[in-house]
Amino acid sequence: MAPKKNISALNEVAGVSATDFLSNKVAKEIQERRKHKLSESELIAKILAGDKVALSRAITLIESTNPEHLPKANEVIKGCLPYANQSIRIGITGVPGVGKSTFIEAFGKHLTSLGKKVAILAIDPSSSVSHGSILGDKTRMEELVKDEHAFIRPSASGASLGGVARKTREAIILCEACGFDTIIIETVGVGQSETAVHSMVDFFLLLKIAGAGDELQGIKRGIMEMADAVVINKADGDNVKKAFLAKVEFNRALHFFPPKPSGWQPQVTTCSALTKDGISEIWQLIMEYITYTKSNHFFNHKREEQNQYWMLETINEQLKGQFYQHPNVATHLEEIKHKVAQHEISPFVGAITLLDLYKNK
Ligand SMILES: Nc1nc2c(ncn2[C@@H]2O[C@H](COP(=O)(O)OP(=O)(O)OP(=O)(O)O)[C@@H](O)[C@H]2O)c(=O)[nH]1
Ligand SMILES: [Mg+2]
Repeated sequence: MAPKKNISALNEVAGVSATDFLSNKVAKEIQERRKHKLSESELIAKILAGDKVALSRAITLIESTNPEHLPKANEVIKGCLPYANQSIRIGITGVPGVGKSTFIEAFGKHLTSLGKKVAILAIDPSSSVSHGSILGDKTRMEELVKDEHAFIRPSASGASLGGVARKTREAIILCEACGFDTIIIETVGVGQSETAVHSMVDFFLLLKIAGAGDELQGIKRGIMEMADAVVINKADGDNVKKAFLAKVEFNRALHFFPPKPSGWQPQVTTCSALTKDGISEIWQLIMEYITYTKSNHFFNHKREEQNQYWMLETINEQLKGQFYQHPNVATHLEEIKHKVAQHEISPFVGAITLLDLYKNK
């Protein structure tokens, strides 16, 4: 039987349906072209108007490895910069499973309930390999994902921590220009990522869980020194007492650390991201810190130092990239490394030889 002709204007007539001649590939290309049609100034205007889609798009531009996108990305950052800097930036770190995502969901919802606009960014150099945690976050941040006053962006992927961190640092500027007044940067406590996060936030929070009385074991001293607060999560059910004991132990330990340049004495507190007990107190603690460091001018001083640090970091990163990509260096690197390993030449001479090869372009 011949198919009945559909003459309703709401349906496409067979034979002229766009899908017949518009392959997925072509449709994608058109979509892509539309995506890139926004000029820099349009993107900036949309970001300043609080458009999260434009914000997302601009962050993608920053993250792009296509050299053609770089001037455009820089233009957008430049346009946003005068409107940035007006937020509170909070870093959160903790080992896998400590409850970072669950905590950020509870904490973020608390903030939006207070009328705040919260952006969550992540630094996880391993995320290009394991997408697991991002998938997990979709369920753990269920409420926040739907919240119109929240913006969640998983970590940029990239080969070097420095590169990933720089992109996150630039994304902060765009989020602030988009009207987000509280920026949360999450990282898993591995490698050097905490140092990168610490160098771009005002307040650094270390998330822990109570163990079997050996709380301080396995914590890198550097992380403890960076922390403005240690929060012992999962203080619920049978864990309440253990969490309290851990709090006492951390408090005692923190007193042995040298005073922080901010003059702030790091605080230890407990919470349950699951029951939300203690969550509002953590925000109050952060507010206390902000008031304190603004009154002693440390707040601005730290941001100024961070700006300089990121400029120098970017130079280091760029020069290193250019050095290793240089054809002379690429050709001779392995051979000279081998000679150094075999004691044929000293490491110093090896380095000078390569640097000379780089300079004699
Ligand atoms: N009892 C209890 N369980 C919690 C609490 N917070 C998180 N959890 C549970 O701990 C597990 C890990 O939580 P996540 O939020 O995924 O931890 P994470 O630190 O983000 O983990 P990674 O993303 O793998 O680094 C989940 O099963 C949570 O339900 C809490 O306050 N109390
Ligand atoms: Mg997580």
